[in-house]
Amino acid sequence: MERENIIENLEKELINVKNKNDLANLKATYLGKSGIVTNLSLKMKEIPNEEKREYGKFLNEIKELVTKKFDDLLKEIDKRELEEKLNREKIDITLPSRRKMKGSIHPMTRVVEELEDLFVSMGYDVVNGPEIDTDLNCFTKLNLPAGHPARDSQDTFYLDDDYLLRPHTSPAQVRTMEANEEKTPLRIVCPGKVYRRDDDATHSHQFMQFEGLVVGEDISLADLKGTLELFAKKLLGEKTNVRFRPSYFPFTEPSCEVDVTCFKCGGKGCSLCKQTGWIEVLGAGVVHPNVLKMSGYDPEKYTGFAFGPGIDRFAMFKYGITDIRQIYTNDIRFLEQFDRKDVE
Ligand code: 2U9
Repeated sequence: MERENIIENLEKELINVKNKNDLANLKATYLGKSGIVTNLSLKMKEIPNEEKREYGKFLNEIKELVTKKFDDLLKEIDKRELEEKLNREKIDITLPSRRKMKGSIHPMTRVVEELEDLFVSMGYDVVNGPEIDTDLNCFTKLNLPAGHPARDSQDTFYLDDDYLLRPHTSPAQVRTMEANEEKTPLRIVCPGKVYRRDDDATHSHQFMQFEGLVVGEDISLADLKGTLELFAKKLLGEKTNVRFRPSYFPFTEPSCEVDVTCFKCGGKGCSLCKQTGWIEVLGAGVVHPNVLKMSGYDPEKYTGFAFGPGIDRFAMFKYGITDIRQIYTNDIRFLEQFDRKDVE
């Protein structure tokens, strides 16, 4: 009789169990330290010996039955809570997937790599140098003595009396010559960011330069002209012609400015070349003997030529970029126009 009463009461109480917390509390009142079933076990010592066997059987049955009822209800609660959770976090599998962000090669990088490939194919090495360098490497060793206007801070970003943001990649060439200790032939190109105090649609405070230097036993202006003609034809098209005009740089003598036939009108005259048919693309010249000497090369034995285009204009023309500053502002809306597929 007692067994039926206990089970009947338990089933009535289980109906009111709403969650795992209620279940744990109710379970304690049956199977806990002073629970109903636990107390029954404690009565065993009062049972007469001849009835102990029967009573033990009763105890095991009631304990198993009560435990099973709690376990079954726990499984039911777990199942119900999982369903509720899944319904709450319903995932709409019809939503479009997240767009995969795809990178692209920067237009400036493409021009640098195209030029590097060209000069490497002619036996040049590519040399990089620090963007912060000394006054000595950027000016003195390039025959730009103290007091020269290029040193003035309205042109150059100084960090302190000795260190500055390099205004050209020439110091990398100076460093390479010093490290090579008169080894020839020296054929290097130095691509890299350079810094000037400038800021308008065609001048940015930072721009990309691509200097070149060749030093050997009998290098002449003729070698320079041949090299730059090939550079222009490869970069801007076989029909491109070059024109050399006398100029002056402290680090080269003779110096020249180099024009190429306008890449927009092919030399007929247009707005880009201001109706001249020519576009100035770079400065160049025969390396000044003082510069060779200051970097450890004997000017009696060696001669060389150098050139130094700013190459942002090539990227601007090639990719229709109207403001040089767009090259350096890292605006994703600008950059994503140059999709990877163009370079595959
Ligand atoms: C060494 C010897 C000679 C590098 C050269 C130029 C001509 C040149 C431009 C830089 C930016 C002018 O303002 S700019 O457009 N530079 O035109 N650079 S020859 O001559 C060197 C370099 C290194 C050891």
